[in-house]
This record gives sequence, C-alpha cells and structure tokens, in this order.
Amino acid sequence: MRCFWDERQRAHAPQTEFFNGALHPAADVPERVDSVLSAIGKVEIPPRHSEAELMALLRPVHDANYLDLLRTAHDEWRSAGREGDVLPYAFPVHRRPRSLARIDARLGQHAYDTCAPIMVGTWGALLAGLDTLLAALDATLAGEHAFALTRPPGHHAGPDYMGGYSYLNWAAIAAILSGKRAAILDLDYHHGNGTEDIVRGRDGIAFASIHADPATDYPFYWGHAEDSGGNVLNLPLPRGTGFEAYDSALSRAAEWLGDGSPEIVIVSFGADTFVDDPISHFSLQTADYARLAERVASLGVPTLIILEGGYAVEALGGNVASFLSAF
Ligand code: OKP
Ligand code: ZN
Repeated sequence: MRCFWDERQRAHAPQTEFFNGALHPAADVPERVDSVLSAIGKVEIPPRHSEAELMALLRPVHDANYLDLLRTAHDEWRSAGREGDVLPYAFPVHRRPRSLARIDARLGQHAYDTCAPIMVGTWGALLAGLDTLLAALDATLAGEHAFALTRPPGHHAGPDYMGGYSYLNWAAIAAILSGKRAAILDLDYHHGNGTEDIVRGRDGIAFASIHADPATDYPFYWGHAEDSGGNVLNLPLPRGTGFEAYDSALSRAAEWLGDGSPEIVIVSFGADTFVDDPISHFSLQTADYARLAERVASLGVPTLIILEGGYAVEALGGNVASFLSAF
C-alpha cells in the first residue's frame, strides 16, 4: 500500500459553516490531516503538474465554466468588496439557463448548498489534491493498492456544482481518467450525490453507495433506494446502524460491483460512520473498519482509497489506519 499527501492541500481551511439556521465551527478542518498522518506513517509527495495540465485532465469530468468559477471566485469576491470566505446564497431551482455576471449569481448556478466555502487558498489546495490523486491512481494502475489523502472531500461535487465541503470529485476523476472498468464504492456516511451524477449511465463505471437514509440525512435529494438502477446501486441505512447491518450491505455492494469484473476499485472512504462522529449517526468502531476493508480487499482488484469525510478528529487517524490495514 502506497500513501500520498501534498502539504499544499492545507491551504484550504474553512472557519465556519452554515446549517440548521446557524453558523457552526467548520467540521472539515485541516487538523483532520494531522490525525491521519500520525496514524499511517510514511507518505510520498506526489509529482507536480502545471495548472494547464491539471485543467486539461479535469475536462472530461467537470464543466469548464464551473472550473473557471472555482479558479477565479475568490478574486472576484474580493473585487466585489467582500471580506471572508466565498459562499453562494441564492440558487436557480427552476434551472432556466442564463448568462449572469454577478459573482453571487454565478456561485448559485454552480452550487447546491452553503457548505462549500472558497477561501484564498482553496484553488491551490484543490490542484495539489489532484496531484495527490493522480500519483495514487498511477500506483493503482501499476497494480498496487494506494491511499490518496484527499482533503477537502470530493464526493458531493457534481459535473458542474460544488456542495457538502466538495469541489472536485476525486472518485469520479480517478474512475474516468483510469480508462479501466472501474467500480466506485462509496462508504462515507453521506450519499455521494456528485459521484452518482457524474458517472450515472457511463459505460465501464459502476457506483455503489452505502449511506444514511436521505429521508433523515443530508444530502436529502439523492441516494434513496429507488434511485438505484443501471450502473448505480444505493443502499441507504437507518441512523444508529452498526457493524452487522453495515457489513451485510457491504457484502451486497461488493458482490454487485464484483459482478462487473472491475479492473480497478475506487473507495470513497469516509470515517464519519464512526460512533463518535460529531455530525453523523452510525455506530461503527475503529476495529470494524479493518473487517469491512477485508471484504473490499477480497475483490482481489488493485484498489485506490480516497478520503472523504470523518470529523471525529482524534479518532480519524486510527479509523483510516484500521481500514488501510486490510490492504
Ligand atoms: C461531507 B462529507 C451537518 C450539516 C451537513 C454538510 C455535510 C457534508 C458532509 N449536520 N453539512 O460527505 O463527509
Ligand atoms: Zn460524509
């Protein structure tokens, strides 16, 4: 197992987030990374690509106007006289296409919630995250298992939208750039709506997600069992779910993904299924992650593990290390 991390990813450091009618301290803090680094030991620094190269690689996954907004939003925000982090506040639910110039209008067109603030360092951190992902993907394509310490998360980012702490969809990028028959397994507490929106109907990519029932949990509008079909399998579970029910959902997902004989497995791993996670409501324990990972490893396919959520900062490293131990 090879692990990759680039220090430049630290530049994305949100202070607060808005939900349930109030500002809260941000859950996706850079300290999450320290917890993981101290638990997993040696990491490799990925080779760097130019911004132009990275933009070209993103083309088949993310919309050009969306990428342009991510790149320039912070500058435009400052030019508009704003302080603090970039955040949208109005959203075109009627989806009538318009070409609008005001930064707030453009932000709303490329976001579905108020949970993806952009700060001065966000774009650079995302490019560094992409370098990290690409190095780990290369290792996987060479037949090894690899872990990309991606932060911020990616699985809520869609073809042309951000949301849920996510801007670039690491799992979808890896699947599409791999050029292989790819199985994406999303084990974060929250449904990977962005990944599903990007890969639904794509030949050669299958997406299975185990997550909290969207009837009770974010992101609400995706991930219901009846939204399964074609290359998408959604397995929602109730709040309170522990190892046994989770493991049987995982065995179903792994069997379904295995039926497509994937050449690469991509795991969107979120440790926010942990019993003490501050924003989530499953009850997995640290040791459970190793047993769950064994099920994934037994597919016998080179596996790329990507970090999504996991906000119990002190326990996060141990939970990630537990999952990685099976590889
Ligand atoms: C990102 B990932 C918390 C409000 C929800 C958004 C959660 C994004 C999770 N009660 N805020 O999937 O871990
Ligand atoms: Zn999550």
